[in-house]
Amino acid sequence: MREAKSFCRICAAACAVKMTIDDDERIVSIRGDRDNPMSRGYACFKGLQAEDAHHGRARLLHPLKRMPDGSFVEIPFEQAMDEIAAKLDAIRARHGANAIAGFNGTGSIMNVTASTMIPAFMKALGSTAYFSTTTVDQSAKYITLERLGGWAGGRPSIDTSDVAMIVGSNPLVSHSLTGCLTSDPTKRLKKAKANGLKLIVIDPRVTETAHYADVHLQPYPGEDPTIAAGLLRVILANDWHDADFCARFVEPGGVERLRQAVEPFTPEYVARRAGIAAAKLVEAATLFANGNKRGSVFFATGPSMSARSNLADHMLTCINVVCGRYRRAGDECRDVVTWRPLRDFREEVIAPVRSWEKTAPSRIRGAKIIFGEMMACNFADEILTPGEGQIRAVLNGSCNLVAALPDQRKVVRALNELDLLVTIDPFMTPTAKLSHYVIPPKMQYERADLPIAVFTLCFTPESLGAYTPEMLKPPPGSEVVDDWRVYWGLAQRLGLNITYEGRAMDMTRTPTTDELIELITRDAVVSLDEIKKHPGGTVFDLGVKVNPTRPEATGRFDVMPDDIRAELAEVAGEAVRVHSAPRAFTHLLAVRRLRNVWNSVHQMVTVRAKYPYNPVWVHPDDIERLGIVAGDKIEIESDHGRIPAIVEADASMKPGVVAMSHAWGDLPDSEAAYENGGSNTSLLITGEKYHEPINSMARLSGIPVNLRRLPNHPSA
Ligand SMILES: Nc1nc2c(c(=O)[nH]1)N[C@H]1C(S)=C(S)[C@@H](COP(=O)(O)OP(=O)(O)OC[C@H]3O[C@@H](n4cnc5c(=O)[nH]c(N)nc54)[C@H](O)[C@@H]3O)O[C@H]1N2
Ligand SMILES: Nc1nc2c(c(=O)[nH]1)N[C@H]1C(S)=C(S)[C@@H](COP(=O)(O)OP(=O)(O)OC[C@H]3O[C@@H](n4cnc5c(=O)[nH]c(N)nc54)[C@H](O)[C@@H]3O)O[C@H]1N2
Ligand code: SF4
Ligand SMILES: [Mo]
Repeated sequence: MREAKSFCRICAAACAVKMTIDDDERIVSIRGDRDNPMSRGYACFKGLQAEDAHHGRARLLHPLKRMPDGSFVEIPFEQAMDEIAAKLDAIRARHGANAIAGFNGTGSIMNVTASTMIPAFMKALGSTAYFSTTTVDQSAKYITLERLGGWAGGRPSIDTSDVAMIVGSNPLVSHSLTGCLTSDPTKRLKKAKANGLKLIVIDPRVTETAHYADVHLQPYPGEDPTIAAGLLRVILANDWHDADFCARFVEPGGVERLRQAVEPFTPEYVARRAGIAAAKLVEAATLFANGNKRGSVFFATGPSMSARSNLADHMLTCINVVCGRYRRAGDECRDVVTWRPLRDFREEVIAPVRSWEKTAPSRIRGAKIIFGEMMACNFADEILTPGEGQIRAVLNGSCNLVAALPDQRKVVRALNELDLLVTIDPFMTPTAKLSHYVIPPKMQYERADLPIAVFTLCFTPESLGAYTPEMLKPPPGSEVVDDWRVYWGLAQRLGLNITYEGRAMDMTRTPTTDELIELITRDAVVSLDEIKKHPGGTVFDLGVKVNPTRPEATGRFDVMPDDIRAELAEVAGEAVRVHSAPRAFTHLLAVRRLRNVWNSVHQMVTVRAKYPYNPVWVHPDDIERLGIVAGDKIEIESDHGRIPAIVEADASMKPGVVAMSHAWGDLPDSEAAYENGGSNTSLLITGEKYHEPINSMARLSGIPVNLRRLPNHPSA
């Protein structure tokens, strides 16, 4: 028996944990580490299922190859690598490197060596077909950064704010509101409130987070552009914006153009559309902007999954811009990514560059390559559409493609068309079932790692420094590998030269995971040696401050560019309650995450025991109106598909809005019963009927649906 300290990498919260590991290399207990200054003993149910995840019966322990009859046989790792490399070589010779795609799924995004090796491999291969789940998540944020501009100084944390506005995020459940609330969210929020924080929440549900709100707007999903425009109208009409900040940092004339563009969005108009009270909208604008306050608007998947997600993101960010709700020169920055080079926090605008206007459009829906990535919502079409650039092979690093991408039937059709699908995943997911090879990776406590960061963007609200070595060995007799080794092994066989973290690698020698981590951290703010002195991680007090504006910094926020103005005008011209068009749909289906389940990862016995399926949450009044009772099985129908669901009464829902969590269910038309594994909402969604300009993001929330009693319902 030994005691060990590490940190959890299921989500960005990076909670520190203490584990007891027995002599057979089994985790026998795991708990939050009270000594850690950031997570302070907190760990959620998901993180505490490590024993089941690592040693449970659902875990795959050997690479698998699919046989012509559809069955899977175990295959030694090196042999799998040889066979996969031979197939890739042939595909590359015949169709070119762009016929080979790489997909960085959430399982590998949460793994520092995997998430950095996949793009390095793709570059060495010379393929631009690189995808990640970022573009079926909050890629609107990338678009806003490039269209409106960004702020190099960062935002104030809620710990030091007078006010915060949380839109379409439920961090008390998701632990994922970047820079705001991650680990131990409830205590942190309570403490901020005790220090005087006022909270505004905009969410169709009375969420766990909304319970702490001073003002809660409970709109229909999909109305964030309208609400943000309405808030901006009230703010500008009352001159509650920060005129000095705007004069220095907004394009000349920008505020005036914004003022004109939001003119149609009167409180009454917004209220009618969004299904809220006009007075409440004014109250929210007043609480946020009236007086010289500190504090920002934060938002996550609610706005980014609904219709007009790019517009919503732009308009919500404009509230921070016109109110100048950013850190200024001299302000302290307590969200430094300690294991990377120091970010230059500055009182400056990161100028909008619209890089997508400089790249050729993709073959599908004119989508662009953004930040070096192709768009995940078009993934299936990139496989199914013949011609130059058609994808024939996919190296899938831990994305449950079948569960996570819109239009499940199309995704399945596309995966079945592939000449080669390789999936790295510890579980036999629906996507693994369609793969030619399945490579099981080491699970989190078997690999050396760092917390997640995207570039120098820190996810935690404090300057966390954490490194974990391998805490235990993989199960005896198993053959599992660090994810990055798959790409490395293929690169060696294909004769590719990988440049990793700016370093040309010696391909004749396989490095260790720790050597890769040393490369990642070689210019770190805090040295890896120093970080390693704190098992499980610690918070570093670095005294980093926002630097003053440089004279040569000329970037300005572009608050009302022509494309945004045109889209906003289109919204203003829409009939009120557009969500019932084009057919008579009675409800809107919203996204919502489950407290105890991480996306599609519900194979573990302990998790299934809590949630055998994903219910549909319906307001009791709606249940009564439909002539059904809680516990009834119904059918949910959109303009694209239908899925079964069991009704759960939930008074926290807005009447007219129902919610279901994503990434459940097996393959479509499989024998698996809904009662054991749920159903997948992506069967209701298609990018063909609705998608965003630029990034082709589909509409995953606010989907018009009908709830139907099944023919055998007692009252039917
Ligand atoms: N427990 C748990 N935690 C998770 C995950 C999980 O599956 N389970 N998934 C992780 C992932 S991948 C991500 S990206 C993050 C996401 O983190 P969050 O964005 O915080 O996700 P949710 O908790 O679903 O909160 C989204 C909220 O948006 C609301 N909403 C839906 N549609 C709209 C809309 O149109 N407008 C507005 N204003 N609100 C809307 C929903 O009611 C919900 O309360 O969570 C991560 N954390
Ligand atoms: N309709 C609808 N669709 C959505 C969403 C929605 O809200 N509604 N949300 C979207 C969002 S925000 C996201 S991020 C995606 C999520 O989509 P995915 O990327 O599919 O995310 P996960 O289900 O978290 O995990 C992917 C895989 O990682 C594997 N995995 C688990 N542990 C490990 C490990 O230790 N190592 C490795 N290598 N793999 C592991 C899991 O078994 C799983 O198959 O779904 C998106 N799709
Ligand atoms: S909040 Fe995230 S990091 Fe913390 S224990 Fe839960 S899953 Fe792990
Ligand atoms: Mo996500």
